[in-house]
Amino acid sequence: MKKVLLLIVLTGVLFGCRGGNSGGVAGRRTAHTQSIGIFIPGVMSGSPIYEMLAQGVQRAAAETSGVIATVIEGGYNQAEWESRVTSMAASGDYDLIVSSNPSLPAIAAEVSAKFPKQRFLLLDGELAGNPGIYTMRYNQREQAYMAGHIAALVSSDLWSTAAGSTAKVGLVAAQEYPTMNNIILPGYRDGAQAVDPAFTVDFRLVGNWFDAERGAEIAEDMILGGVKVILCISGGANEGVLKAASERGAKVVWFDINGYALSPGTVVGSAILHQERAAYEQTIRYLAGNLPFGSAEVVGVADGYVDFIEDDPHYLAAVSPEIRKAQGSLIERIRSRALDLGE
Ligand code: RBF
Repeated sequence: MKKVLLLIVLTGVLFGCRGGNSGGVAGRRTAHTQSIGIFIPGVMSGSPIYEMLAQGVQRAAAETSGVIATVIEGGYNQAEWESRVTSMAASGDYDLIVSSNPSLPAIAAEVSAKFPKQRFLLLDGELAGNPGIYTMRYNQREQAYMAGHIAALVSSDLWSTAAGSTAKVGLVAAQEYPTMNNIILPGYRDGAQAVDPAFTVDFRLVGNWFDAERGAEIAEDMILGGVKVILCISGGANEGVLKAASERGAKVVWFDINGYALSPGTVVGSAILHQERAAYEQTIRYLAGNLPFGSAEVVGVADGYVDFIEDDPHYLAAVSPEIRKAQGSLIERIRSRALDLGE
């Protein structure tokens, strides 16, 4: 029995050294180890924003001796997230809980009231003033604005050659949430209208973060309605949007990661977040004892955490030099802070 236990503990430590995820003993630690729990609000598959989160934390753990990082997937039932995070805190297994999602700060604040010693590092969300919680929010307005700008540029280009089209760009979102409705959607619209004030946004909801078939149906309907370029922010459902667009000669703008290679020629823009690096850096900062709990930071293009990929060969091949020049000059103005889009 003792041997078995020792083996289990060793497995946990070994996994921890490699920054490994499940498979080890969740959060088991000795006096010499630090344990980090990575809470995924959803599932990793199909959601690169979460894959990058886990990769960044695990890279930091792998580079620091005696640190175990364990991934816990919260699943798609959002009503269960708070109890899942509460159990993580109640277990006492994690020195730090890391997550990423605009809805996590409120959940962490509830858990923190019950377990004040629990520390949280949260990306893509914002809450200031709780001594147990540090947040780093991305400027999603900038990400969305750059996406809207390229969508309108490409759309205008296709429009001039196609009869009966309208000045309309598409946005397929998984669900409504305050960041989507109040920041991403208006940012996308404003970016498109910077190209031509006549642009409107055809905004539709999948209803979940995984249904690729529904994503395809919505995209098809949009395309039939005259939409030529679609931004998709719907996790695993993005795959369906991409498929429908490529079959019908429409174009797609990708969000969070470089998506050009997913469907060369169809993906005409990639606005991205440097979430892997942010997760890595903030975890290193925590491990060095320097993470300023209680504070909320906001980072954007000028800080190097939000960007638009302009040097990918698929982008160069898919988009005309004139459009690339117009998009490039927008990005340069945001990067140099000559254009301040707000937060
Ligand atoms: N983004 C994903 O890529 N996959 C998800 O499963 C996912 N679930 C979310 C659930 C909620 C309740 C909220 C508020 C956001 C979710 N996001 C998800 C969106 C994510 O936080 C971010 O807004 C987008 O990835 C755009 O950067």
